[in-house]
Amino acid sequence: MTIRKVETTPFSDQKPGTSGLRKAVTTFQQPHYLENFTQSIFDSLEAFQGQTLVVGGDGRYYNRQAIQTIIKMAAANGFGRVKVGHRGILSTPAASCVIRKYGAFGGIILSASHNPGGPNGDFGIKYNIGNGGPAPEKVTEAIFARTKSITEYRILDVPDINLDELGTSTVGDMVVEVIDSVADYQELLESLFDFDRIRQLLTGTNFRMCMDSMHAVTGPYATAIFEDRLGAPAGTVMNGVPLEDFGDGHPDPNLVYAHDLVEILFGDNAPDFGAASDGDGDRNMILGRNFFVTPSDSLAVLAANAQLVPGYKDGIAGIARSMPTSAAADRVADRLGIECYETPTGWKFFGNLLDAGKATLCGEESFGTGSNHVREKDGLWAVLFWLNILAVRQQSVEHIVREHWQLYGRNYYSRHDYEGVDSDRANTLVSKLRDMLPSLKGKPLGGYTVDYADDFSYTDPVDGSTSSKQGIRIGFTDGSRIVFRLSGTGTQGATLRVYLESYEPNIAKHNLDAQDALKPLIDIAEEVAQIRQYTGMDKPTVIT
Ligand code: G16
Repeated sequence: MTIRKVETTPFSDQKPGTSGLRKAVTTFQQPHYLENFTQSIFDSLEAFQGQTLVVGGDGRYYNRQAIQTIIKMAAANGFGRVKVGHRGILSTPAASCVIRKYGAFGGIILSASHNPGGPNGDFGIKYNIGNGGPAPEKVTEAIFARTKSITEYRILDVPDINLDELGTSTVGDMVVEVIDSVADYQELLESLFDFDRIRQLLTGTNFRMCMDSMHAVTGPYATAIFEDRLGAPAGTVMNGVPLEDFGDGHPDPNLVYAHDLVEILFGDNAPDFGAASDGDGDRNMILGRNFFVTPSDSLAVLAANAQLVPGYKDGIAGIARSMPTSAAADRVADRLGIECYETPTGWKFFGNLLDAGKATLCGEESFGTGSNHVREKDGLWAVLFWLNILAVRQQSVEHIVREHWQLYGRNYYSRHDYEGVDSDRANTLVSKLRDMLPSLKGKPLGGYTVDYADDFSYTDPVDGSTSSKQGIRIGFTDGSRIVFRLSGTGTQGATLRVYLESYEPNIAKHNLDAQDALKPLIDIAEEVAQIRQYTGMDKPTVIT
């Protein structure tokens, strides 16, 4: 076995974002680019010699090539074993599950999540630690620091392994095991949900569902679980074959990009339930017949109904939500007498709360929901959770959500995204807002009065670490909020996200369109941030 040591020079743009390093495929295809980042990951870890590394990705273009490189580098750096998904496929939650189940040292997941794929699309790489979750900031910062000083990487000169055949082989002294991508994950989900009851629902004559895998990673998982195991009719899973370019689509499960599904659920003779998941299978969108469930409401409804689901029947310890996510879940936590934690955007911030047993369910407005069963958000888990509730309650999605609003009040919610904004102009918008914050408190704006205005800062209750500048919040005395932040996952220019929320306790006012209900806040957002002027756009590119 010859370890080849390759001289290299740093790239200046390898700072991990909200969820790993995401760049255009063409950026990753530059000589040494992937190798530098991979070596920087390994150089930032300690005591992994002889240990197991899990590797897999969402199947997008460049997945297979990257996996071959990473395996050869893992062998050259002294890992004892790599567990890699069949055909290179592991959804993000499945990778988290495999890391935890087999006590792996960590894992490398190749994905740019919901970003488009293909030769002209995006690629990404992220490192997950031994608890199965995204590397915390201190690890990603160490990786970034290393990328700036790297001079050499190590790789074996050996042939590629066969990713298409299950089984074990060796690369140098390292064992490589090509594992079934679905089995471990499916087994975990079966331990949490009442599969018999869900099967009755899906094979009965009163219920139809439609699952859109958007030609991304959940295709094989959803087909195995819903059609093969739970008996849903063939064709229940649409766009179920993972394609390297996601069929030229944008695998982001929201009302804009999952339009195939939206048309079906809002069309004639619509099914009772619809769901979609994203590129790497951690996001989900839930629809009823002619009805959209906001991710913030979804988290609240799951928490309020958790006792109906076997895996959570003994109650949940706490809930955690990202700061821009609506406070609907807080109201459920209040009633249950449990804590609701507010963290910065990024699933990595939930890891400590889950490990410490402080939170059981977590969720984000960006179509992410999950629990302590893994350390990632989990799209199909959320779909099964909903199906389990529907199977027990025998009511429609809309009925369940409306009843929830009656009990807790409705948090009207929407996110406006301005994509592809010039980075300098976006940064100016944010710094101007930041400068304005001290003068806003107590000020009347529209029909509202500002209660607080700050830049969100978080102190982790478990390890005491702090993260500042996590989003600008303007909160009003009636509980309404506007939040501004720049996305940490985009690859072209900047994406400005404006999050809008108002609380409506009055049942008679629960039937408004969210955009109408939030209009006064939308106007205030424009007034304070001058969005049109700075973005050069007169409306958002995506509204969810
Ligand atoms: C990632 C993170 C999420 C985050 C989302 C949006 O999701 O894992 O925690 O909410 O990005 O982040 P941003 O607003 O910075 O773009 P995913 O599904 O892209 O991995």
